[in-house]
Amino acid sequence: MSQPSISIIRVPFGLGAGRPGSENGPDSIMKFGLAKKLAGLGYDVQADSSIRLPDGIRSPAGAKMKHVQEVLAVSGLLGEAVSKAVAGGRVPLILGGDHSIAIGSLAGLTRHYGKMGVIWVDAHSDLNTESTSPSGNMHGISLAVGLGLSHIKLKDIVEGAASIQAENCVIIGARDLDRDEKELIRSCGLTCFTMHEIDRVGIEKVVREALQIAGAGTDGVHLSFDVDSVDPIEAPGTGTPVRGGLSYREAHLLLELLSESGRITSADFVEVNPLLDRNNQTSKLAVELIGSLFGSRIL
Ligand code: Z70
Ligand code: MN
Ligand code: MN
Ligand code: MN
Repeated sequence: MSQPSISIIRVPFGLGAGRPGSENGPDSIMKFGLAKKLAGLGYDVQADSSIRLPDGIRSPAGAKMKHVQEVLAVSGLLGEAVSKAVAGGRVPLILGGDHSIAIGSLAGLTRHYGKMGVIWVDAHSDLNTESTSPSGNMHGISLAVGLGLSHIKLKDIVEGAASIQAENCVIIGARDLDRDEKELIRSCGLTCFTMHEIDRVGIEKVVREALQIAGAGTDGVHLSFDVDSVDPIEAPGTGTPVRGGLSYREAHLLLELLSESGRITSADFVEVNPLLDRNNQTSKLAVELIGSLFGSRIL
């Protein structure tokens, strides 16, 4: 059977994060051989798409949330590119950029998938809203936007898009949650497997349960992988490192299990910050982890 084709979509946008550098993530990940790796696994790879912030878009200074207009502009363009890939029968692989770009991914995907599951792998939950955000950074609200909890709605970004449902949404790897995010997690019906659960029951059981939740009755499952989910020992090149994260082996196993399930229909890899990296360790890890998601195995 022939492998599906993959559309790599680069999003060199970092204004949703609190510090610069993640805009260099896509080129760095590509430089360390992503396209070749995927081609070696038998995929037809389309890698020429890059989403640029249009000239002249600038948010007014002094607003609580920073760079809203820039995020909206990039989200619209990314949403259309993602939608086009899915319509063409290709698997979108979106390279960030900071995690605000997931807004565009979700907008483009939900135009096509009527009931989509989401697996959000992250040290954070990105469940703040305009009213609860302690930082004003847009990458801290992207999952809340996806769930329809923000003033920003996916349907206003891409025509025909719709919010995702909390009951089909799973967070894995959380260990740095703000007070209002914790309250929301308890009340809104999504599942959050923190590092505590991973320590107690193991990553394999967590991933199997996550696939049940995101995969039950859904017509697609999107993986949004924030590289800060991985322990900073392995992934130092990211804007908000938090100790106590996924080990190298846990991260690979997670992606191998998702790969084996055959259920993942799209993915984001975000928050690689080459300016903060050591010996390009994080970019190289991202290439390896994406390889595991697309079928690379030890033997
Ligand atoms: C915090 C906020 C965040 C990523 C940091 C942090 C959010 N909850 N997300 N790094 N990827 O600012 O809202
Ligand atoms: Mn994130
Ligand atoms: Mn994060
Ligand atoms: Mn922050």
